[in-house]
Amino acid sequence: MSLTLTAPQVAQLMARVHHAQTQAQAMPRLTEDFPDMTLADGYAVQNALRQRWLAEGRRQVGWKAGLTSKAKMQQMGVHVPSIGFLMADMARPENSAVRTDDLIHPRVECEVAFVTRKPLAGPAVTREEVLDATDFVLPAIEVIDSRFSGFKFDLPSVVADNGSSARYVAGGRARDPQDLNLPTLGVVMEKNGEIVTLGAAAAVMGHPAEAVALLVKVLHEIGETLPAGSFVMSGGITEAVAVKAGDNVIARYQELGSVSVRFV
Ligand code: OOG
Ligand code: MG
Repeated sequence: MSLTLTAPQVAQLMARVHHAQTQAQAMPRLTEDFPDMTLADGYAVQNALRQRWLAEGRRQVGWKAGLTSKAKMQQMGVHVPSIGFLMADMARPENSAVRTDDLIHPRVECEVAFVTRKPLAGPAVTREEVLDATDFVLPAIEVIDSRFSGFKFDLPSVVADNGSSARYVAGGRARDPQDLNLPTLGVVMEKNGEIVTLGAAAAVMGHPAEAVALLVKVLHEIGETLPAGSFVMSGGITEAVAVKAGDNVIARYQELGSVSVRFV
């Protein structure tokens, strides 16, 4: 797939996404102005945003896969998995209070996160290679915040918006994935004491390590690799749940403990 945007157009859309993210201001889908935008264009905008954050002194800790489960694909109406980057300052401590006044319409989702101890690269990394390169897995709640108004989505726009990445909270118990049967791992999400969604990690491409393999393939396509020591989120197991100030969320995972966060 090729680029349709010129370099100045990529810079213009990057500035639009940067503004929406830093000012918590919703924007129309980028494809409304650029209907021919491709997936490659979306990644060009995402990369320009990443370079800008890095130049501003922010530190990247890893990457995330998104739209890797049927629940997420159906919720978003986007049926192709994608990736985004994760910065250190997007992390929030477990059990902490996450502000909502700097977010547009936050939603939470349960994910399995991987921390790697070997580099991964290339177009054909396997699930086994991912597991071999993994130091440990741990449970995470991702707080996504699509910056598009009216809950309208398309793949190039979502990719340009860095997969709606906003905050993430990791916690629970770190485990060697070789000691677990990841696909059968169950997770329950409670909001304000009531179960709002539940699922099993197999919902993520049959096995969350497959999502990491896919992420490495996409990285290869955009000219990147996954360094050792990366923090990687493998994608929402269930659909995302809207949250607002006052909400308490806890995700309970079999074998991995729980992660909680509250919103203020
Ligand atoms: C896109 C982000 C997808 C996931 O885990 O599937 C994602 C969105 O839902 O706004 O992070
Ligand atoms: Mg996610």
